[in-house]
Order: sequence, then structure tokens, then C-alpha cells
Amino acid sequence: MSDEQQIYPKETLNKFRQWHFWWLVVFSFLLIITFVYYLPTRFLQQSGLVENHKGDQLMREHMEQGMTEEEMNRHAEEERGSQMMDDYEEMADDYVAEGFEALYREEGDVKDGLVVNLNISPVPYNVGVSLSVDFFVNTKPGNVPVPTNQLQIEHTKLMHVVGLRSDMNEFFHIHPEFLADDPSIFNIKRTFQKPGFYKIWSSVKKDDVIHTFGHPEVSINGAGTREDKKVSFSRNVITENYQVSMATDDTVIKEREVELSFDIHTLTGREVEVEPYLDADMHLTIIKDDWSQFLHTHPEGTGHSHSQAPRLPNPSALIRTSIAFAHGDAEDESAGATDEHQTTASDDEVISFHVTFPEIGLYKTFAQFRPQGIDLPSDEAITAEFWIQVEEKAPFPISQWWFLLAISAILIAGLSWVVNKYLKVKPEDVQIQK
Ligand SMILES: [Cu+2]
Repeated sequence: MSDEQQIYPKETLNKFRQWHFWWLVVFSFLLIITFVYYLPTRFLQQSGLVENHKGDQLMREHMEQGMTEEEMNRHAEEERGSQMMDDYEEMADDYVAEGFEALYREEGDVKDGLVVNLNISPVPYNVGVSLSVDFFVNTKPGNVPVPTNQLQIEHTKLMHVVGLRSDMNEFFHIHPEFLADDPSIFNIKRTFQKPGFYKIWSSVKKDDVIHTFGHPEVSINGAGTREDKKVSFSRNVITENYQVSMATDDTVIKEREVELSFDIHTLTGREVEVEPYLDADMHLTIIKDDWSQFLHTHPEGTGHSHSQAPRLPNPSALIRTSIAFAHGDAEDESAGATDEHQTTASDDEVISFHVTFPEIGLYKTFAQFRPQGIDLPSDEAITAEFWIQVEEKAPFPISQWWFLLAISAILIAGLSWVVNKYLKVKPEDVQIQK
């Protein structure tokens, strides 16, 4: 009998072998789980996501949410009021300093200076009834009327008005005209076809500054659904007889400039050229789903300049709100120059905007344009709508799949080292077999 056997009695060795055996079983099992099940599953999920993105382009709506947000909006509105006032005071100074030319405020927050007050009659407001919608341009305090001749034309109009229902549908962009007998009041007749809560924004330009005002929401009575919110992140939409695609970053991050590029085709895939709509290739309105953010912008028209207003340093932006900044460029890009939506056409015209979203949340963009030669009144356009989710920060730089792979590799290396260190077969063990 050798010395070794005395040091390692047979029972201890058997126990050790048993333990060794089960340890190897468990370890192999973990490896099998990782490589045979977990990683392939992750991989399939990843490629599944990619497939879904492609599915988008086939106009599949892959995300739908039914949200009733009336109540939430009410509360948010109240809480917002006081805070916005403070924010505004700070922002206003910044804007002057930075030479921005537009401001955004809620009508009710204005206690001093230029404001537009909304008045709709007759009450109650019912669907299918022609309502008289008045916008009174005045200065506070004292409600001193501001006649039209003190205002400036922007994009061919003295006043621009945008409206939207609480579900972010029923978008409208209209242009009231001032009354002959009271040039401080702009009026338009409007018949609402669907009931619900509506928010209306108006903007006027005075002393080279564009002022946009959010007006208190309006409840329209009538039979039918008051809200029908459907969120889809499809990047291709069909509107009227056109398909419009919007290309942008996969992940839109707050406070980081992002490019939104729009491409218009017929249903048969032919490139569509646009004609000027209110002196721009496209008007883009971006509104946050809680109505707290409003942005209206245009790319600079390609050569056609009809605006009587003096050109601003950055004429591309009609409205820079106190919360969202944007400027747009119309870019003619040849096919292949843009990554997402190449076509076989040799002259793929893409209309691009640069937008910085100030905070996270859900936004809806309304892109308005006039296809060349379309038979529509001159201040009407086709509207394509897209949802954008704005995120806090960029996702993990390397994809999760690669991250998991790296972790697995490190674990395997570590475990191998452990196995190697503690489970080395010693010459003594071999001798025992004799
Ligand atoms: Cu307008």
C-alpha cells in the first residue's frame, strides 16, 4: 500500500468522485441550456425584431393601444399651468439672447403682452353645426385690440390655426380671416364632424416674433365615439392616394437633434413631386400626446418665395416653441443617398427636417404637403400622420445578444479555470486504481 492511500482513504475518494461527477453534470447542463436553448432563442428574438421593422414597411400596424386619457389630460393640464409660467419666463430670456424668433404660451398664462383669445359660438357646441370661431388679438392687461396692420404675414397667412382631438386624431390646419369691421378679430366658420375634446393653437407674427398660443380645450357634443386612440409606429402610411414614408433614427432621444425625412410616392410607387403649400414644400406640426408640446415648422421652399413677411435669419421655422426646437431643409437627394427608403427612381426627392425633442414621451407628427397639380383649394393639403416615441437615452451600445454572448464566454472561461484548478487529476489518483 502506498502512502497516498493513507492520505486519501477510499471513502473520501469515492465521495470526491461522486461530487465531481455531479458537478460535471450540472455544469454540462448549464452549458447546454446556454448554447442550445438560451442564445439561439435570443438570436431568433433579435431577428424577429428586425423582421417586424421590415413589416412596418408593409404597412402593418404592430402596436395598438386603446387609452382613455381624458382624465389624465385634465390633471396634467392643471399641474402644468403654474410650472409652465416659470419655465416660460426663463425661456423667454434665452430666446431673446439666442435670437430665436418664436414663443409659445398657453392663452391663460398671458398676463402681460400679446395674446390671442379664443371664443366659439354659439354654445353648446354640437357636431354638425356651423360654429363661429373667433380669435381676438390683443395685449394684456386691458385687452387692448391689436389691429391686423400690426401683424406680419408668415407663410402667406396672418394667422395659422391648428386643432386636434384628445385622441390625437381629427387634425386640422386652417387660416381664419380678420373681420372687416374689427381687424383685431380673426374668424372662421367650422363644423366639427366628431364629438370629443379638442385643443386649438393659433399663431401670429408681430415685430418679427412668432407667437403661438394654446387655447383652452373645447368639448364638442354629439353622438359617437369621443376618443379612439390608436398608436402605431408604422413608418409608411397611406393617405388619400399617396403613400408617405418617414425615415428617422431607430431610437429618438430627447434633447438630441434628429432628422425626419419624408418621401412621397403614388400607390403604384411613382415618385411624387410637391408644389408649394403656403410657401413651403411641407408643413410639419409635432404635438405631444398630452398636448404640452407644440411645434410647427416648415422646410425652406425650393426657390419660390411669396411671403410678404421680412425674411428671418432662420426662415425655415415658423414656430419654435419654448419647448421644442426645429428647423427644416428641403433636400433633393438622389437615389441611394438615403439609407432607409431607396427607390429605383433616379430622382427621389426627400423633404427633411431637423428636430430636437425636449422631453421623453409620445408625439405625433403631421406632415402636410400638396402633390404637384393636385385639385385642392390653395390653403388645403394632404396630411400624413406618424407617431414618435422619444426615449430618455440611447439603448445599450452593444446589442443585448452580443452582451449575453460576452457574458457567457467570460463565465465559461471562468468556470474552466475553476475546473482546471480544483479538479486536476493527480498522479496519486491514478495509482489508487491499482
Ligand atoms: Cu398655416
